[in-house]
Amino acid sequence: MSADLDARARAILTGNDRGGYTVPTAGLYPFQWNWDSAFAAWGFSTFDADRAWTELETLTAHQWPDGMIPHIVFHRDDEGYFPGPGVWGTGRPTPTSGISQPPVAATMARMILEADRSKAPRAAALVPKLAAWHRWWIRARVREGVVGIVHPWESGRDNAFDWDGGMANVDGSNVGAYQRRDTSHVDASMRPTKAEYDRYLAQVQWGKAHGWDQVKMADEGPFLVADPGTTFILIRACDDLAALAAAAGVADEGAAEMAETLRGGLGTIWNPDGYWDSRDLRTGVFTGILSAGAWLCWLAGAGRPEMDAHLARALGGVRYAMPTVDPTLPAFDARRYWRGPTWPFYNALIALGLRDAGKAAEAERLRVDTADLIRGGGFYEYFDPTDGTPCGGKDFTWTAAIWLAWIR
Ligand code: 2M8
Repeated sequence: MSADLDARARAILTGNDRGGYTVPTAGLYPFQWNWDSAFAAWGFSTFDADRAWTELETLTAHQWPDGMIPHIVFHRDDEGYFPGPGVWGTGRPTPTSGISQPPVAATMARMILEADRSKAPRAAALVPKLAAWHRWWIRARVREGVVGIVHPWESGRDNAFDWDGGMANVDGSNVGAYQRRDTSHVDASMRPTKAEYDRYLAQVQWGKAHGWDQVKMADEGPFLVADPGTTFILIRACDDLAALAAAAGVADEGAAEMAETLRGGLGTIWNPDGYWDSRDLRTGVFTGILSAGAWLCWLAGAGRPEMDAHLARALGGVRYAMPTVDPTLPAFDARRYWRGPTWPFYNALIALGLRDAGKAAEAERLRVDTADLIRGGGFYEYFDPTDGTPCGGKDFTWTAAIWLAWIR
């Protein structure tokens, strides 16, 4: 049974391979997405180390001159997804989107190199690119000590409650007519709403109208919300980049120092009610909802006793860990995308942090639950954490990847 699933997972990765890059899933997401691609590399590394490094190289090949590695690379056009390259209009030689996504690549690269040291030269060549990207985050996104995202898509947790306050200040009423594609692939009740999409689009139009000036987007754009998730990921990525550079025998280009500086800024996202929380950087207001970004605190060595209590409550509140919102809150919505469901790849990331914080039992609970979900429902995008119903896209790349690299 497990051997069958191993073979199936490998078949999903190779089936979603479009030649040097991997799409998250056929149909719904037909391009190269940044953090999906980094997880794909981790999955490939379990059976084809060369292909793993190629995935990271293809992603970083489309870095912008300012250091940003974009959230989508549109290698070839595809009508199946909206908004496509024309809407973004970034003017890049190979079209890309105009925002980034959580920088997990260095963390994946470190694990991939540790499994096969013979690839050190390929790792060494990536270090300066990843360092330039991390510096870009600090220059173009870190405000008040933490990462502020300029678009919900930049967090990777599109419709999380974290963004509702900031989104309320975005005017989505003048975006014009458009045709969504996502809801023709998957159930609309599990996707973001039309009101959210109007605002997503207004933010894209703002970036385009301002020439995709990344600093201006952060400082003057319609939306800037401090994201605990991306902040913890960036801190971990800087730690891992320093380790990757050491293992590859090259300079770390200030990565360790960046991690320390970022750790010093974390106080601004500690909600006095006792948890890591997102905060609207335009108004200073905390979201006030314990959401999945907080579950990554251990990844950055930022656990606190209060978080241990929240972790225990969340684990006790669902059949399948880890829910993306505290399941005891009325806001918890078991099937709506990033408003409650459990995500296999995200569980892998949380578990890495738990393991490093010495929480082996909790990390194992996540691994066992995620394995049960996949055995019961297949390699889906995400799942209902109360009853295990599979949701979203099927044959998903990062779900297959973490099966190979983390679960089995
Ligand atoms: C989802 O985001 C895209 C936009 O980037 C979408 O819904 O259209 C998110 O789950 C994101 O984290 C993920 O990278 C992407 C592709 O799997 O899908």
